[in-house]
Amino acid sequence: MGRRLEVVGACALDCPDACSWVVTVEEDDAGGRRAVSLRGNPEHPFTRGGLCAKVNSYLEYAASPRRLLHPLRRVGPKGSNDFEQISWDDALDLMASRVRDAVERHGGESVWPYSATGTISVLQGCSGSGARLFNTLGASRHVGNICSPAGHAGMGFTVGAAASMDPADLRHSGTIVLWGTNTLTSNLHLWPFVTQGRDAGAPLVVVDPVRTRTAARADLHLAPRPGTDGALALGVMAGLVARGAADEEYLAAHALGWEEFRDTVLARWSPQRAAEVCGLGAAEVDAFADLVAARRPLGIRTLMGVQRHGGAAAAVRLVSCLPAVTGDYGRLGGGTAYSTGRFYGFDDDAHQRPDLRPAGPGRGLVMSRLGRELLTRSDPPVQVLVVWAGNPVVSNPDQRTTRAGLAREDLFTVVVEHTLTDTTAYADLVLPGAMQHEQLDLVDSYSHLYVQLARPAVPPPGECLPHTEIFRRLAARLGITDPAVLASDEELLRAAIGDETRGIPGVTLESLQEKGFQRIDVPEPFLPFAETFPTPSGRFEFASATAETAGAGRLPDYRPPHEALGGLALVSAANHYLVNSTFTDSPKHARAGDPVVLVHPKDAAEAGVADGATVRVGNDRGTFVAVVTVTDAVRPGVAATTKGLSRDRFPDGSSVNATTSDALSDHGGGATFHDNRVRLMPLEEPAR
Ligand SMILES: Nc1nc2c(c(=O)[nH]1)N[C@H]1C(S)=C(S)[C@@H](COP(=O)(O)OP(=O)(O)OC[C@H]3O[C@@H](n4cnc5c(=O)[nH]c(N)nc54)[C@H](O)[C@@H]3O)O[C@H]1N2
Ligand SMILES: Nc1nc2c(c(=O)[nH]1)N[C@H]1C(S)=C(S)[C@@H](COP(=O)(O)OP(=O)(O)OC[C@H]3O[C@@H](n4cnc5c(=O)[nH]c(N)nc54)[C@H](O)[C@@H]3O)O[C@H]1N2
Ligand code: SF4
Ligand SMILES: [Mo]
Repeated sequence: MGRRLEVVGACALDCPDACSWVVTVEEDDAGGRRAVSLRGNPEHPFTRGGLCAKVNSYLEYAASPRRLLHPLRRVGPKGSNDFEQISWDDALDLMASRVRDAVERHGGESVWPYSATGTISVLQGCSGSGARLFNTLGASRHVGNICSPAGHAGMGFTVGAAASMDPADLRHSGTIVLWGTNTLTSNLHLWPFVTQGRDAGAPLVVVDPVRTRTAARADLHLAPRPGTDGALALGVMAGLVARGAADEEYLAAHALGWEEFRDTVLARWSPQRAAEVCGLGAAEVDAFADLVAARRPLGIRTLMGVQRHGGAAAAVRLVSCLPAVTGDYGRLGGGTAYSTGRFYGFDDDAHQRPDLRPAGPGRGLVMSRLGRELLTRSDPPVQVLVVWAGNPVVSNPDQRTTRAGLAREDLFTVVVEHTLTDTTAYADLVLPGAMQHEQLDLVDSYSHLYVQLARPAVPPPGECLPHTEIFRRLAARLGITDPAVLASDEELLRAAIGDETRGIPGVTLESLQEKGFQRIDVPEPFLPFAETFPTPSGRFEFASATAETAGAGRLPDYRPPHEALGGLALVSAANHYLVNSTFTDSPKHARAGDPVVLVHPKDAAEAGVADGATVRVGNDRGTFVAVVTVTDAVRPGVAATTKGLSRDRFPDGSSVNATTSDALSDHGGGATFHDNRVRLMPLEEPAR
């Protein structure tokens, strides 16, 4: 008889929740292991035993016949997903020879380590895995701008860093605002804390152009035009001042530039003016100000929905001003709940070793502009592209350009994956990656304050390998002998955690081994901005010299979206049953459905389309095919679909990102997916 054991791990998908899980494993007498269940860990104080509609069937997904188990070499043309199986030896020889050749002929920067967000953990995820090897090669730097740099910039100007109150403390808020985030879909485990706050009397305000499943549950739902949140924040601020709800005493002691900012706001903004810019009723903006004025502290949860626009950094900057105006940054339940990531304090330098680079910091290549970078850079041209945990053909904007870049015949592309995707179609070599319950990892979160050790519950199937092991083997094949580059997972993990003098205080591999997770060493309750802010002045900065130097203006101001006119403003946010494009290949996740576009009855009538009609949605950049749902869940002038769905769901192989642009946000260089004007066209109109 074998034995059963339980192994604690953690989800490393790009999701704020970073759930703790328990894998039940059956071990036979010969030591062979089989995972029989994977479920949420009830011991975890934030995720409390739940997983989600995406990951509940993770083990079935891991065992799916579509899982890649062996290295593959392309035999068909680029774009075909036509491969033959080869051995790891041959795969590594081929990859090493192409890397060596590129470095010799064009220099290290002709190699692009494109580490994407399919896994965002410390050891196996986007910032850590492979870093020592690619630093040694002097490869280009991967500028991971696809998700949140605009918000980071906006928060950086006011609060001083992309730092945040503990989102779980929304349970202590007097008024809770979910601003541009669909909590029940994209940050599920925060919801019980929101409910707790509401049970204690806090009204819930949701600001979202779409009546999402989260917005439908709000006490007050405001649906501004996409990309106009900065104006709404200014209007609410003017309303608060008019109500005498600005905490002048707090502001005098803890803020910089308040009086000057207040006077410019009052001179130029009112609930009425904001309502006009946002397409709301003035009464709605007043109702928002009334709720905030009546019940403090004000806790605002904002994530990415507000920051996928031309004026994104300005919007996040302005939203973050509201809890300062009400004087709530120092109070439990008050402030902006944005990202807790920076409180971890991993020793990135020791882990990633930027000092191994042969010369300087290296050229940066912009993730969201993969296609453009591949087609236009000649200084040197990218010769080898290594993609891991990414599916840029589906997830990057401007799909036509992405495809054109990847189709370059002289480019050697390697993709590490679990399944074949629209991106592997362009790969010369596909390598089978391990999944999270099959590898050692260290997991942080952008929504809570626990660090987690994920231990392998079972060995990877077939010839799958963790990223770290793939890069060690490649390094050896390249003749690299530096022990730092060949370091084991445990050595890398210890480097990231640090010791008594550096890294995360109070955390060691041994302390993590006890329960699998541990609260990082911050006070409880956690009031990061009670005394000071990490700004140059130590105060909340309405007036910011940093912003002025960056060209963002000394005082915050509204910046309109890039695409403000014509057609429908199309928002393409998180799909409830997928994480970006991860799981699209799974029959279990078929509930993600076929591509749908939500359109207001007025716009449907104008375009002459009925509910259930199949249409082409698009603009000059490209089109995709979707089924129309006529609904008042979107306002006139706005349409909504979801991100992530891939080729199998689209008759012509394109997806929503055929229509999005690769333009960047005002500051921070963020992608602008929700800043996208489209038209509805008859299906017969050909794809571009
Ligand atoms: N189920 C699921 N969960 C996910 C993901 C997923 O794909 N599926 N993705 C993960 C990732 S990578 C991320 S970054 C996070 C993102 O999660 P969120 O931060 O929640 O971001 P989005 O899904 O982009 O958009 C959230 C909401 O913002 C709204 N929105 C769009 N434009 C605007 C605007 O201009 N103003 C306002 N106020 N709202 C706007 C959208 O309608 C949407 O309902 O979720 C993570 N969690
Ligand atoms: N239209 C539109 N597009 C968007 C967005 C939007 O709001 N609207 N949001 C953007 C955002 S927020 C993000 S973060 C990006 C995400 O874009 P990407 O980072 O490219 O993420 P995915 O598309 O999920 O691709 C991840 C791939 O990695 C694979 N994978 C998952 N786990 C692992 C692993 O452990 N190892 C390996 N080797 N592979 C793994 C999955 O099978 C999947 O194919 O998409 C962006 N795209
Ligand atoms: S995707 Fe998010 S909610 Fe689902 S298990 Fe992973 S961390 Fe938890
Ligand atoms: Mo993201």
